[in-house]
This record gives sequence, structure tokens and C-alpha cells, in this order.
Amino acid sequence: MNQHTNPDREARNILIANDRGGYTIPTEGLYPYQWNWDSAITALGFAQFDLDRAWVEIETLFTGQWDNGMVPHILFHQQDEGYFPGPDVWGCNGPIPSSGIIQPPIAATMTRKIWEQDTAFGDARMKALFPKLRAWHRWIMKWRLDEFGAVCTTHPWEAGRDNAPDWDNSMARMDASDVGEYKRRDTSHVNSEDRPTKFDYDRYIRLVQIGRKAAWDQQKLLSLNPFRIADPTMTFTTLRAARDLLVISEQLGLAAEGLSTDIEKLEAGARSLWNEELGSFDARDAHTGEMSGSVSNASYLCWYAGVESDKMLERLKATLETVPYPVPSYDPEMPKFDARRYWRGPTWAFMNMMIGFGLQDLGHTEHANQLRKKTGDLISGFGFAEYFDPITGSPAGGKAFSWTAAVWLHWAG
Ligand code: 2M8
Repeated sequence: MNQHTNPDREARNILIANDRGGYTIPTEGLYPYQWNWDSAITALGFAQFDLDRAWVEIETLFTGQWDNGMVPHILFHQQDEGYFPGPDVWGCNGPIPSSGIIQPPIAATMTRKIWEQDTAFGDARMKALFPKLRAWHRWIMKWRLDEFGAVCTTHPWEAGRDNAPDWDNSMARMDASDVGEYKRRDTSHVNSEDRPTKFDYDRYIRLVQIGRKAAWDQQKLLSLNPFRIADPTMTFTTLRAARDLLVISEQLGLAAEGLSTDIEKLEAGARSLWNEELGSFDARDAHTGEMSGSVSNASYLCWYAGVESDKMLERLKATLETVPYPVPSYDPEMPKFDARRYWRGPTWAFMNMMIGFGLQDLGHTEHANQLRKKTGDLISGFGFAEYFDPITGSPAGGKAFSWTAAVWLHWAG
């Protein structure tokens, strides 16, 4: 452990160094573009010392919004050979070169927090952004719901938890034998033992090829895409976004037709992800109906979505007591747990913050504080890494990472 003597300054400097003029990259080298949910978290960090810059981060993200309302998961503002797959592989036609999938829609929620902080200019900027946030939400409600009202991810990158064990069975059923040759770049920046495997990457790229061939036509992809999983990340974040959009619309006197109905649908969808046998919120393959049997850190986003669960609270208590650096992205008691390999075990500070927001909102203040303190100790002790080993705390992945810096500034520090 290496105590960081002035983490506030370090965190601010990371955001400033990763700023590319209107948008922030997650980390130098590994991720040289604007990522959707990274930006929403990063904006909260900027809000602690530069409110205008916080708004700009979100406003830039929405300059990449497609005509149909979709907000891509990556905006390729300029070409960079250090990342694969780049814009030429995705083949999209939005206003800014981009990927063809989304990420968990947390922008509405984080923008609400910035708006509440900005008493001087917040209303005007929120009024300008609201129709865009609303249009993205409409797109998700139109294309991503399953028959129960849960929200589906159509690519492992869409839920943001790339190689989570949640997808293993669905990925194993996929044929990627004709993916062709390609060259990964991620493993030239960080340790390949900590990254998704080739088996997974072949399928990530195959899914991009399928989407591109369908010209990202969502109607066609409903039947063509072999990967469609109702998942706690997408479902809980969309439900929370709908609640926040409703509050914003009420306070600013903006039209909100449909949002209350959306909330009802999404609440039913969220409840449908409860796996009684497992005793946790879980993912469900929308093609087969099979539950994945995974307790992940996304399972604990229930409170973030305003969904109460005594059983999840019991589970969280046990995790806080037994795992040295919680919340692990996969339950250490389960056989597939891997303390280093990306979304199959490690702890992610920004997920902790979102879990903490939910706990706090639903009155579980003691647990929220405990989690905040543990996350703060993790960052001040081990630095601003992309993610951490939940057993030893050791840092992994990219260094000087924007969302870890933002979590420190907004919540954990
Ligand atoms: C990771 O995902 C990207 C693809 O989107 C990758 O591995 O290439 C995930 O951790 C994702 O959640 C995150 O937004 C992104 C950038 O930090 O990296």
C-alpha cells in the first residue's frame, strides 16, 4: 500500500490531464475516446471544482446523439490507433463517428445531481438537455425492453461489464468461428491476465460485425442478434433515469408524458430479475429465458433504482464484513470468481458510489457510510486505478483513471 498524500489534488489533476477539450478520456493509452457512462461519472468530479466544465462533459456527449435518440457508448472525436475496434469497424453514421451500441443510461441521474448543485445556471442548461435525455430514454423503452419490462443489453460492452460471468452461457452458445483476423490493442497497454479472454473478444467483435451488417437497424437486430440479456445494470439504471427525468420535468414544468407508465413497467421488469433460488437480482437471457445465476455488483444497484430488498441488504452486510475491499463485481463464494480479471471479481469504485447513492436515498445511511469509507480507504491507499483486487486491494487495469478520480472528489474523499 502506498498512501497518497494529497488525493484531492491528485484527483483534480487526473481529470484535468485526461481532458481533451470538452470531453474526458477514461485513461491515457488504453481508452483514448469519450465513453458514455464514464463521462457521466466524470462530470460529477468536475462539478466539485468547475461546474461549467461538468455541464460541458454531458453536453459534448449529447452532440453524438443519433437522430433516433440513441446515445452511443463511444464517441470517436478523433482517430487513435491505440484502441480497437475503432470507427472503421463499427461503420456508424451518427453526427460524430461512434460505436453502434449504448451503455447504462446514467446521464440523466448524474445530470440531475449537477443541476441541483448549480443554482445559478442549472435550470437553463437542464432545460436544453432535457429533451435529449428524454429522447434517449424513449429509444431505450422502444428497443431494449423484454416481455417482462426488464431492460436488455445487446452486447457485453453495452452493460459496461464486459466479461461478467452473467454472459457466459449466452456467449458459449454463440458461433464466432467466422470472425476473421483482428488485432487487439488493450493487451498492449495492460496485463492480458487482467483482461477478457480471446474467446470473449472473438464474440465481442462478431457482434459488432452482425450489428454493422444490419446497419444498426434495431428492428432487424431483434431477430438477428444472438446476444440479448435482461440485466440488472441496464434495468436498474433505466428505472432510476426515468424517476429522475420525472422529478426534473415536474420541477421545471416540462412535459413528461409517458414517464409514470415507464416507471411502472420498469419496476415490474426489475422485480422480474429476482432469482429466488440464488437469493439475488440476476441476469436473464431474453432468447432462452434462462437465469444466469450471478451475484454481481450490479445486483446491488436495486436501491439506486428505488427498489427495496431485505435479502440484498443481508447479503450486502455479509459482503461488507467478509470481503476486505468490497463490493466485488462477482461473489467470491462462487466458483467463477477471479480477483483480477476485469468484471469477474474486482471492485469498481464508481459502482460502489452508485450502490452508495441508492443506500443513502432509501435511508440505509449506515451501510452507505461504511461503503463510502471503505471506497475512500481503497483509493487513498492504492491510488486512482481503473479497478481493484477485492481481497488485497491491489490496483489493476489503467492508471490515473477519470471515474476513480471523480468518485474521490464527489463521494469517497
Ligand atoms: C470497459 O469497456 C471497453 C469497451 O466499452 C473495453 O474494454 O474496451 C468497461 O469497463 C466499460 O464499462 C467502460 O466504460 C470502458 C471505459 O472505461 O472500459
